[in-house]
Amino acid sequence: MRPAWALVGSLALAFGAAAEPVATLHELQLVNGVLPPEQRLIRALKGDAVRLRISSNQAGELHLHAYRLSLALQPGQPAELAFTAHASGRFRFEWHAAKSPGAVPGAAPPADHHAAPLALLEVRPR
Ligand SMILES: [Cu+2]
Repeated sequence: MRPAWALVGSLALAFGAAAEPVATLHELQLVNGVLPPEQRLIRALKGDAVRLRISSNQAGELHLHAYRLSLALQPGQPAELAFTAHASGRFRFEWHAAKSPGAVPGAAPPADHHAAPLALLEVRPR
């Protein structure tokens, strides 16, 4: 069955009695590796098709390690990450800014996996 698209934006989604998986689209605008507070929680029900349309003013990679997903971003080139919310729980999105041009080759990557998450994906059981 083809899911109905629901444009979520920054608004809370009224799942109500959502028996069938839905497809949601979230617009995320990264500025210097940070999302506006209203874009930091992405909610879904298990089985939903989640699509993120992301822009960033910095080059880097967005990671959702729990789902083994990553997305490379370049300034001025929005990109999309689409996946099925197959696992329930709360999962961290992380941002890894690209190395600066003056970075020393072979230097250890910044230890930012323990920094505050960029955003959270919250997947609840249906
Ligand atoms: Cu990561």
